[in-house]
Amino acid sequence: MPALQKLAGKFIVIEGLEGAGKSTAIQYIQDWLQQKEITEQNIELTREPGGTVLAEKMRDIVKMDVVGEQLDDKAELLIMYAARVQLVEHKIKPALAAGKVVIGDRHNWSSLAYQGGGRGIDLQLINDIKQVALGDFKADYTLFLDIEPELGLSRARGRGELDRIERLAIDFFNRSRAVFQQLTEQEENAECIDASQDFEQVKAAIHLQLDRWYASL
Ligand code: Z5A
Repeated sequence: MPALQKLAGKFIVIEGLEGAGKSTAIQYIQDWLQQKEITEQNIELTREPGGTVLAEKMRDIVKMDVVGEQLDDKAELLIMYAARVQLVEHKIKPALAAGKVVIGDRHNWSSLAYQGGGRGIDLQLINDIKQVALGDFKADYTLFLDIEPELGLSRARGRGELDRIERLAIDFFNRSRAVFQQLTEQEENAECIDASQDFEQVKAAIHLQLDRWYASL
């Protein structure tokens, strides 16, 4: 069967902590798709939160610093899902229906990891909200790029030393990482990639896992 026919309408997601190398990995996935002769016009890239005009506005709200008012954890969670519904309904589903391969830079697991693991919101509550917002919609295949938070943060900041605030964030990221690891173990169509390896090793590991998944389709 031609590769496009096999991969048409598939939603591949990359998850991981900050600085794990998700943007870099997306390039490796695109390279792999091109080896399968799937051209750019048959690939749709998305990122979360964001990815549509309105969802990008919601991303701005989440990232906004407001003097004297903090975004409540549950408000943050609901904005993540509002942005996700907007993206899924207006971009991802139409692209999948048109036979494209969609590559997502983060998706639902990020809410379980960050709002659940990191902020401590009950995972069952998050799953309930997910069900209301998206029903059974989910990724066809997820690659989790696993990295020590210290290494991810130092990569993301482009230097080795972390400042005091970043060190305080390590606990938060360790809790998020634990949820990502748990989800990878539970989910059948998901694999963990050791993202602490060098570029070439990460690329080879991603291509190997994609080959295995492809063979299973
Ligand atoms: N968030 C949430 O809380 N709940 C949700 O439901 C969702 C998201 C969907 C999005 O931030 C924030 O929203 C994020 C989670 C939260 N907050 N945090 N933390 P974002 O989109 O702005 O940030 P990010 O997703 O964490 O992206 P990032 O920092 O750009 O990370 P990345 O894409 O994984 O990394 P990269 O840009 O590919 O690589 C970072 C650097 O490392 C770069 O200089 C690379 O050249 C280098 N790199 C990459 N791979 C390697 C290897 N193998 N060796 C050495 N250096 C490398």
